[in-house]
Amino acid sequence: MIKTVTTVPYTDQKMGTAGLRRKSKVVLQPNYVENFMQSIFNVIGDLKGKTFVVGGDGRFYNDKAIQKIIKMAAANGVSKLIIGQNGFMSTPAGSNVILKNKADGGFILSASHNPGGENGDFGIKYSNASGGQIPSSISDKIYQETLNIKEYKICDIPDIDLSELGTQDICGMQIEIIDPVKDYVEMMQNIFDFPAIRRLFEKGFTMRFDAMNAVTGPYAKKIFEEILGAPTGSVVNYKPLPDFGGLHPDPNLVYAKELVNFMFSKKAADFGAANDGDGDRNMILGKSFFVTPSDSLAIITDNFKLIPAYKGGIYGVAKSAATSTAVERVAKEQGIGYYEVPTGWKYFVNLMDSKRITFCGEESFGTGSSHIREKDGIWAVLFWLNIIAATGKSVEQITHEHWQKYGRSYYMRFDFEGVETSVADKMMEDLEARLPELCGKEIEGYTVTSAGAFVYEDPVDHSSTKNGLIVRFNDGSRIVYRLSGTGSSGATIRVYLERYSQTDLNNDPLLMLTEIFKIAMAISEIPERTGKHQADVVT
Ligand code: G16
Repeated sequence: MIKTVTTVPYTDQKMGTAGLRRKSKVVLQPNYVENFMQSIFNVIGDLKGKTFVVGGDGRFYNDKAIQKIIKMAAANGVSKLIIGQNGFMSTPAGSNVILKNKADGGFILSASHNPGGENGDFGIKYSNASGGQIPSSISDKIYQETLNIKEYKICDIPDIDLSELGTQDICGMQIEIIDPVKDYVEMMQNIFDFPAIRRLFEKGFTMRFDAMNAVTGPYAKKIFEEILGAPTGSVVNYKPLPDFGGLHPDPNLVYAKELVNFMFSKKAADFGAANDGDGDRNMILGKSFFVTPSDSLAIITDNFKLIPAYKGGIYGVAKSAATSTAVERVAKEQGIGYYEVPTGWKYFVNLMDSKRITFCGEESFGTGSSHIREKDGIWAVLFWLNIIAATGKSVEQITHEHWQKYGRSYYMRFDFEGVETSVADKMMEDLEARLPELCGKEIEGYTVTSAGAFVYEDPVDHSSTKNGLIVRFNDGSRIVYRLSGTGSSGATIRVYLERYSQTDLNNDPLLMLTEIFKIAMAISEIPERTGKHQADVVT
């Protein structure tokens, strides 16, 4: 039943920040998925005795791609696949299943927060036995393999029914179809104080969780409504749909508009939250109040003692360089380790494995801990609910008290999308070359204290990664420039701005950052080079 099929390479199968992400129409090309998967299998080498976890966020092509992966895994000699029922599994749940079963890795079919459907994006995230996504050293090898691929192996059998739980034999390979929600729920119950959160809802506390018609709907329904007792209807858009019902499942102020409008209306619930396509991102809202992901990480870290699983102590905390410095002040106060890494959750994995950190987070709506090796949207929501249950305070109160204690990092991100790749690359290259001249200079009243590329030396594997450019000013303000690694066409220039104040705590972030924005535009020449005088997305 094993067929060897001749193929020709595609030249665009290089993985970005988190796996391979392309327009669905690109992925639909003949042998596109097959070439990519065969390249991975070739790089792994001997697959005998190996077990992998497979699932996806349910987006368009999830069902077709998963059948190809199953048939190819069997043909390539994989011993076992653990598959989410109907091909569904969130990214954090997948990481847990890998770790719990000591599997050799896993594949989550998702383009994360990117829109889905035939005209949207598709993607494949590949994790290794750590439960986290593979390091660049391996993805580089896979890319080289994709450029030379000549054939792939596949079992020539009809599609497999993924709707029934249990085990079966496919072409000599065992497949086990599991409930993707069960293990994840158990893990959450072992971390958080579920009885306390339940009591909070019993007292009439209200929440709205927007699953954005993506993978977390079934997880959220089970946890928030069934187990914790949030009123039925608290979880909205809970049915995973192939095109996410036309929603752009990116939990931020721009794309989670329905939730944001509700939470800023008179009818607002006490607490609001959203997750992204594959369930690893989160957004936290109070009544007419938004918590930046950078502040969320700082607040979570400052409150670790309130959570049963962490009350005995945490190792340390890490953030991506582009994330605000709010958590750095908490780490100093708590006397715990603090690390700054490039953008990409995979850079946290070594720090977690070596017990240097327990918590980590990113400005891009990702927060998590060493319970798994991916960021975890529902975990972050439960963390906030647990803080609220333990303190009796509102989201706004908790955040304001945090600012009073530590000062506030005003922080915003400006995205310039759809820029021609060559223009964006040249802009970054020229800016990097000019940055050393800025050191010591005063611009619009701000003195530049340092300016240059962010280079990370991993303390565990000693690899070195360059990611973005950082300009620091004498008052603690910063500008970070990066090119996104998760887009599916053209380039997106991200400009991250931060300004710190110990006294001015209730101002408008946009007003506080006006001057820094002007400086950021002037020194990068973004408007002149891209023709864009305003960002396409501001979060
Ligand atoms: C991925 C990574 C994150 C990263 C984000 C943004 O998230 O896992 O670590 O912060 O992309 O990347 P970029 O700025 O390069 O677009 P996800 O949720 O898309 O898998």
